[in-house]
Amino acid sequence: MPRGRFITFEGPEGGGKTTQARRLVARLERAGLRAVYTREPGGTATGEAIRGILQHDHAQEPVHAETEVLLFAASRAQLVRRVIRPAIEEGAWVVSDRFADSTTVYQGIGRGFGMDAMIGINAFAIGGTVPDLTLLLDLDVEAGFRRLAERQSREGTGPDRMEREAREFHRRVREGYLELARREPARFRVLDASGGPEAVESLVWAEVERVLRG
Ligand code: Z5A
Repeated sequence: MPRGRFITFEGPEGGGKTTQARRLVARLERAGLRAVYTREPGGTATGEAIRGILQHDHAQEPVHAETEVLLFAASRAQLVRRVIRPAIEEGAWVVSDRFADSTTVYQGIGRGFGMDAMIGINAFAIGGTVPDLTLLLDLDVEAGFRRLAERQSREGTGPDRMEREAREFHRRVREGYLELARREPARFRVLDASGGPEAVESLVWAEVERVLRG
């Protein structure tokens, strides 16, 4: 059985990661491949419980920044061992809506712990399960928040804990992602996410086809 592949979507808010990850899974299936969608934080029962604490303050006390780092890492450690590795070993293509780079950037740059410290914690959590390809959906922060505001008014919801951070936090996050992509050019592809969903899907598919052919 040939080994599957591991593709991750990353980027600032509202870049269309969920939309594109779902579209990619559907497209891989149409190409006759087994594909698995997953997301972070979450993707396992333990991870979804952690997501509830991280996004919606379910524990009803402030989550300290250090605790936040370790909760993201714990969710990831569980996801890698229960979902990602077994699926890849069975020949599936795993598409993850965020992964370890989110901690490197949001906690490393946004919270100020430093990218290298977060890369060390990620290494413990993922134990060598590194994506074959990471698609960075890059979008201006204001444009991303406009998309989120439209969705929130459509669904009657409000911003979650991270979305409530200042715009400056999110601008540093965007710059952090671009810095990470410069550090790891073989794994990262930076895609312009400002076009419509179809245009972005074409950019995504062009990159994934390269992996399919390789
Ligand atoms: N976080 C962290 O700090 N550390 C970590 O290690 C991890 C995560 C793993 C997870 O939130 C939060 O946790 C996130 C980072 C932090 N923080 N924030 N804030 P989430 O999972 O709930 O949300 P998200 O990952 O940030 O995704 P998102 O903001 O919901 O957006 P998205 O997935 O990139 O986009 P979308 O859901 O596909 O689309 C958003 C809206 O735009 C929606 O109404 C779409 O219909 C619309 N859309 C999508 N594509 C387009 C295009 N191309 N044109 C126009 N409109 C579009």
